[in-house]
Amino acid sequence: MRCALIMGLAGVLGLTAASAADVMVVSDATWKVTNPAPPTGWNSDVDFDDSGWGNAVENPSNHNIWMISLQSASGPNQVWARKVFNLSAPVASAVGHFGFDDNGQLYLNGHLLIDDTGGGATVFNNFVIDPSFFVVGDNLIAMHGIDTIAPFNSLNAQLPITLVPEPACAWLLAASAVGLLARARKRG
Ligand SMILES: [Ca+2]
Ligand SMILES: [Ca+2]
Repeated sequence: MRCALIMGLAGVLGLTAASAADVMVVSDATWKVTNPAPPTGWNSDVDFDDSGWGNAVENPSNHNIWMISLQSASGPNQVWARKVFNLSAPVASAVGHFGFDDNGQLYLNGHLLIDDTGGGATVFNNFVIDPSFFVVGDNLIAMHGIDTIAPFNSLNAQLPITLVPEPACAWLLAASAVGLLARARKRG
């Protein structure tokens, strides 16, 4: 409680940790992709065996991924994609950007976050994820993509994650805050 108060004070004084994300999860060629549909667990189990899956093809300029090709004529019309990433601390906030060309689902550790069934390509910007869906350790982001309209197909994920500051960091912030307060008092 005291720690939370001090953190709050530090925040008021503009002493919060750098606003840049601590972890950035981005769809890229390290994501594993497959077709046809994989068995149960592909979207919920970090230990699911995806060793037989291929690596995604990626457009590095926008991080669009798919299997084999980003063109409808050359890639499968459905793809299942997954990526395991590690977090060293609990999550404070996570607000992502996700895209489907054209439809599909997004899962985080088995939680269905997006179910896009509408029309053509859809983008979900500023999509807030409940921090309690993340765990300390290995996490799984998984996407199912369905291409319905040529000529392109893609999945896209760009997810900056801010972690809860470690206690040592919190006390450092607190020390800075106390120092600033003391100086402010002297000036006053
Ligand atoms: Ca759509
Ligand atoms: Ca399409």
